[in-house]
Amino acid sequence: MTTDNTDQLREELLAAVAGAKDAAALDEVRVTALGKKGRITGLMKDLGAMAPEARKVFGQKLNVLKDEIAAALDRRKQGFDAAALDARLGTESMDVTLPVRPEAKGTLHPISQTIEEVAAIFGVMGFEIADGPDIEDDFHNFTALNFPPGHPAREMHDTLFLDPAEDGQRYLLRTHTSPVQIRTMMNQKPPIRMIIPGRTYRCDYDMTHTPMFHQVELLVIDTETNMSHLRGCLQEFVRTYFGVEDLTTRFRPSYFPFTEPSAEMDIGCSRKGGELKIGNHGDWLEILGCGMVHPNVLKACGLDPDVYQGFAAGMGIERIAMLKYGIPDLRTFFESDVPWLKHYGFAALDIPSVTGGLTR
Ligand code: 2NL
Repeated sequence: MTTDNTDQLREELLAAVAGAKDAAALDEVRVTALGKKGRITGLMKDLGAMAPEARKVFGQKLNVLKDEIAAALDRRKQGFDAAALDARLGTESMDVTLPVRPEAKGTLHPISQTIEEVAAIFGVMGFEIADGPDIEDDFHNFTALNFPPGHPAREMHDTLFLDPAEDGQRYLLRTHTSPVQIRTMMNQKPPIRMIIPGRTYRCDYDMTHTPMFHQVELLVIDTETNMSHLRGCLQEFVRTYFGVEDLTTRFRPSYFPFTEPSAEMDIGCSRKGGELKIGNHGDWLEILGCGMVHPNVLKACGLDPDVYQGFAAGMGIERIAMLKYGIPDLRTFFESDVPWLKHYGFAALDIPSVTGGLTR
């Protein structure tokens, strides 16, 4: 073959590139020109048998031709790709007004679900939800709650303290949600009916304790509130929460610095065969602590104990969630284990209400 043939070959190949109907046809042109047995590749192989001078001239010409054809193939390929994308975009569409994807995987954590349920039950009884800071001072967490300075109950709480502050205060992570009630009583005139769910902290970690856990407390302050109101209210709560209409309750005397008298409330259960069942089966399960607000607590908040009385109660949210939903291990609540969340989690839009039936 002589050097003159390259011009003709160029024209032929460029015409073939331009004439290709689609991407498949174009690829055939590529193989014909640049493939292993292609026409340009064949000419390159012939170079070896040529005289050095001629090989140099012809080699350069072939390289230019090869680059030119490769570029033409590339341009034409991009044209086909763009046309294919346009065609696809023309047939595909997305309706952004469609509802949330049914296969959405997110679930509500059992802690959130339980707080929603507790809030729904007390909401119907006329309680309001309140919250407050996780970082508290000694007054709101202890002193106002009738923990005298140096009282051993302060140590019982295994308090997590922050580094000493510039203002000389010893700030801490609240060991219960009670400081929120103290703030409310100091700022709001009775009657008060409130529930306070939230995070609490204690320096404790084993099978049944985590350094952060959740509590819900309730507080009622009025002029004629007594212990029978306390019992009726809490009984109504456990019956609705556990879905057992005639669930029995039992009160045992107890001690908290902030209530007098203080009590612990048990509910009926059975432990036959190692399985715990809530209901009137003869056995008892401790569920919460409660009592009449101590006169010293009322005084610390500027309320006259001769005019106002009230009751309060507190319970662990993890505990009542474990009991209702059969979650065996406290520590799994905070492991962020996706299969666990999928198993114990709740549909995000399934909002609990007393009238709608709490347990679904
Ligand atoms: C428990 C017991 C309780 C309270 C919390 C309270 C709050 C104020 C005044 C009086 Cl501001 N009492 N809260 C009362 C009795 C018991 O919690 O076992 N919690 C997990």
